[in-house]
Amino acid sequence: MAREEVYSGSIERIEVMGTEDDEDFPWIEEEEYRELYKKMMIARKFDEKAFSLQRRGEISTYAPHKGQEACQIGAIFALKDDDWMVPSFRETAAFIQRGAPLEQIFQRWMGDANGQKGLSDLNTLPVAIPVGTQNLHTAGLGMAMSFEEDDNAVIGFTGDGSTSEGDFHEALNFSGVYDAHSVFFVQNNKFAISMPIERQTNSQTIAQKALAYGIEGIQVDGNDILAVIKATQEALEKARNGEPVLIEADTYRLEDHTTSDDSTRYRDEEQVEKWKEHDPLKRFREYLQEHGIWDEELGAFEEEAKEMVDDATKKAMEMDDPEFDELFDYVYEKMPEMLKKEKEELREEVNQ
Ligand SMILES: Cc1ncc(C[n+]2csc(CCOP(=O)(O)OP(=O)(O)O)c2C)c(N)n1
Repeated sequence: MAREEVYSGSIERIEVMGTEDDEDFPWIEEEEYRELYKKMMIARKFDEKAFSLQRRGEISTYAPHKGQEACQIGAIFALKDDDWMVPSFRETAAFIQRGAPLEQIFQRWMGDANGQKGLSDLNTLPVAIPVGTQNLHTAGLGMAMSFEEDDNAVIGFTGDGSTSEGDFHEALNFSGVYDAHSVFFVQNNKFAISMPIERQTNSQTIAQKALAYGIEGIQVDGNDILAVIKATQEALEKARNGEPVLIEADTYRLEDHTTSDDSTRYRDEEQVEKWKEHDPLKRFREYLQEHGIWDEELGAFEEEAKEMVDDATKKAMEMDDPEFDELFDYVYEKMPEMLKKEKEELREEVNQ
């Protein structure tokens, strides 16, 4: 019986810090290195503040991004203004880099949907919580760009857990067939709540899942912000030309899944400690020190970031509560009858 190899593939892994790919230093402006570090620090301080606000009852649930700052800030740094961003629920650092005001991001976490107003000006979709749906939004936007022959692209964020949803596979399949201008950025942070990656999939990598759909899949060191920028810039360039890409960012969720979770019940403290050594902020700080960019101002920035975050919290808390109508008005351009009825029923119930 004759056997013929019909397909073989490989997955590239992109790393920059400490490798020969860093020979071209500096390949971004010195001021950009500094700005990136500052954004990472602001994002870290936001996380810490949001935790304490949740404990004080100002936020009901919060999903921390600690450990994933390089993924999100690096990827958005690579995104141009006329590209689009599709966030899931853990993308606070991405929102910060995209230019959303801190007080508005707090406002959203405090439960006021007005915190998402103005996102279209940033070519950014509102947060979608259902796991995996973000992939379909990323495919849809990318297909529209392809049909319209636009020259921009879209990046969508999800986690490793989302790759077990049908949505992920449908999105990749459609993107491949229709030359979508889409980049699927999966943050493999090793857990979907308590489900470890070993039980999520038997594939050796997430990136290789792209190959089955005829699109490119790459891996990147997700705690190396420069590698993330490089990988995402290259992927977006391909996507703008109708070649979708799946990026698997190898990273780690340093905190609990959300403030309602207790990860000590299902994961080893030793593993967490090991990943803390690869903390993306620590690694970038060391990199900047080695390359003579680090200075006193950057060292003192932690305090400044804390003040910025405290100030934004105050502003968010002073904002008016949403009006009754606003709870319904922004979901559809034309409100369906069912929702109109629901709105009026609730109006009577709460006497508005
Ligand atoms: C369709 C759907 N099922 C279940 C949930 C509950 N849920 C919220 S987050 C989550 C895990 C997601 O894990 P992953 O995709 O790896 O992203 P991460 O939370 O690690 O960023 C689950 C099951 C949901 N939001 N949507």
